[in-house]
Amino acid sequence: MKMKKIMKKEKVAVIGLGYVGLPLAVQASLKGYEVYGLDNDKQKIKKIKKNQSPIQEKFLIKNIHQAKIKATCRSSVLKKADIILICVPTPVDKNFYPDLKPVRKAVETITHHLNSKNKPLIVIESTINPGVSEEVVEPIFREAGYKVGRDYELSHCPERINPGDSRWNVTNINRVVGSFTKRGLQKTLNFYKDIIDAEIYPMKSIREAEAVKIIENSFRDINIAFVNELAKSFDKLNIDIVDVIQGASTKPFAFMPHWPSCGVGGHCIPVDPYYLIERAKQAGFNHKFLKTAREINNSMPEYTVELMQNSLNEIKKPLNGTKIGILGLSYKANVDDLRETPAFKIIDLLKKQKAKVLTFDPYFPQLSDVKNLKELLRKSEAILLVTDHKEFKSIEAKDFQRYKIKVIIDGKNCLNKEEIKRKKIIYKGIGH
Ligand code: SAJ
Repeated sequence: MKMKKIMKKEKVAVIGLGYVGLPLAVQASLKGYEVYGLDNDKQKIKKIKKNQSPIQEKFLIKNIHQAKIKATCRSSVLKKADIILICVPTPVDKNFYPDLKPVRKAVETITHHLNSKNKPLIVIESTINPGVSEEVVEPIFREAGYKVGRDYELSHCPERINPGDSRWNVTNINRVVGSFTKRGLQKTLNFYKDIIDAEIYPMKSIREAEAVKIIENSFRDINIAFVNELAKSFDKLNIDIVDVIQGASTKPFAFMPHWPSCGVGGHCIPVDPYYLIERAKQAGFNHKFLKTAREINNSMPEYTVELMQNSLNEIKKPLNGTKIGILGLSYKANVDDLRETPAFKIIDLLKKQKAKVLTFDPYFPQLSDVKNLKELLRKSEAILLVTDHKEFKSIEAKDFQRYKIKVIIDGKNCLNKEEIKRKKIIYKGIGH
C-alpha cells in the first residue's frame, strides 16, 4: 500500500507572543508546523521555553506542554519562515490616536530578514484600521525593495481572541481573510483552514478584512453606550434598566442584550472605534455617532463616583476622608487583565475627592492594598464594585452587614440588590 506522502509543513514564525500570538503559535505547533515564537519580553521567552504559559488562559494551560515552540528574541529566525504572523499590540495613545509603532517595527524587522526565495506569506492579525496594509505596511516593504506578489504575500486575518472565554478559542472561532493577491488569499485560506476547525471566510480585499474587526467591536461599543445612556436616564425615572433589558430579551428576534456598567475596558472595545474615527477623519468623514458612544462609555467611571458621592451624602458623609473599598481592578470578570480598566479612572476620581481608597482584586494580589476580601470589608465604610469576579458575586448581604458597610455601589449590577437593601444598606447599581 503506497504510503501517503506526508507533506512537510511550512515553517511558521509568530511575532508577538501575547493573548493572540501565543495561542496561535501553540495551535500551529499542535497541527504539525515548525513554529518560531518571537517576542522582546525575555521573561516571557524564558517561561515559554520551559513550556509554561505566561498567560492564565485555559487553552494555553491545557496545551502549551505539548507544543514545541522555538521561542526567541532573535529576529534572524524570520529568514527561515514560510509564514510570518504579526500579532503585536495596536493600542491608542492618550489622545485616542491609533499607535501603529509596534506594527511598523514588526514589519521593518521582517524587511531586514525577508528571504524572498521562500516568498513568505505575511499575515497581520493585529487590529488595524482600513487602509493600513496598503498605505503603511506595503510601502515599508516596497521601500526595502520587496514587491508584494513577487517576493512575499501580504494578508490580514483580524484576531478574534476573547480573553477568559472557555468555549471560544483559537481552534474554533470563524475567521475572515483578505489579501493583496489571489495567490496570497489562497495560501492564507489554506493555512487557517488547516489549523482552525471553523469557517475561514475570504473577503473581497484586504481593506474589507481590516474593516470587519473594527465594526464588530464598534457594534459592541455603541450598544453598550446605548444601555449606559439608558441607565443614566432610568436612574432619574426610577426605572430598573436591568429588569427592562431582561424583559426586552424575551423578544426572540432582533434584540441583543448589552448591560450598563461602571466603564468599558479591555484592549478591543474601547480602542477599536478610534481606528475608524481617525481613518475616516483623514478621508473627510466625521463619525459623530461612534464618537458620542465613546464619550458616553468614557463618562461611566465619573457617573459611578457621583453615585458614591450622592449615596454617602444621604447619610451626611462626604467622600473626603471616607474609607472606600474597591472590589476588582481587572477590566472584566475572572481574567487578570488591566488594559483600559475603568478601575484606575474610578480610583483617581475618588482620590481627587480625598477619599481613602483600599483595593482588592484576587487576580492582582501585588496591586491589592489588603490580603483578602474579609480584610477589605473590615477596613471599609463603603464598597464600590468594579469587576464582577465570581468571588465577589457570592458575597452575601449579611457579610456587608457584619462589617457595617453603609453604602454599596455595584458597578456591574451583579450583587443581590434586594437582600442588601433589606439590611438597610444603601445600594445603587448602574441604572439598577
Ligand atoms: N461591557 C459592558 N457591557 C456589556 C459588555 C461588556 O459594560 O454588555 C464591558 C466589560 O465590562 C468590559 C468591556 O465592556 O469592561 C469589554 O468587554 P467584552 O466582553 O467586550 O470583552 P473583551 O474586551 O474581551 O472583548 C472581546 C472582543 N473580542 C475580540 O475583539 C476578538 C469582542 O469582540 C467580543 O465581543 C467580546 O470579547 C465578547 O463577546 O466577550
